Amino acid sequence: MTAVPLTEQEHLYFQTDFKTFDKNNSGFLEQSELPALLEKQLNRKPSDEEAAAVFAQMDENNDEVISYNEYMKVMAGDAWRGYASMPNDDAISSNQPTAEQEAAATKLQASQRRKNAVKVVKKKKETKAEKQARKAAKKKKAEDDEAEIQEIMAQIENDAKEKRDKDKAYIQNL
Ligand SMILES: [Ca+2]
Ligand SMILES: [Ca+2]
Repeated sequence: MTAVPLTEQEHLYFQTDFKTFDKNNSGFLEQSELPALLEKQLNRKPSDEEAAAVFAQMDENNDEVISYNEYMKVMAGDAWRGYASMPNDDAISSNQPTAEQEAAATKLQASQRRKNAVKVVKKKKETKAEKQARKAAKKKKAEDDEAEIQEIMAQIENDAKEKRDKDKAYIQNL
């Protein structure tokens, strides 16, 4: 992905969004505040596992809250890293976007946010236990399929034998 610099409009939009989901105005997104954000991005309720996975992914410094910087790294990616004038905390609270700026940015970002959210959810790594479970399930399915095939074959052979026996008995009784 090429680092297209974040426009001021996009940035203001992200700021507004962050503050919207920061329900308790702590300046951070706590774990309880994340599902609402994900729901907006995914257009559906995230599962508890998804929410936890995304939170862990976003909380880079593991302090159990998502800072604005951590949020922006995920939302804007390279564009955020390349953002020329990274604002300080004062700028975040005093810069209010105009309605026009917000409308323009909303349109621009709706698809981007979804893309990023899906990417983050997909990035969730499979744990060793999950991998083993998946392999075991696959093996079991193959065994079950094989067993089913054997059963069907036995049934067919049995039917054929019954038919032969019946024919034999019929001929003998002629
Ligand atoms: Ca908060
Ligand atoms: Ca953090």
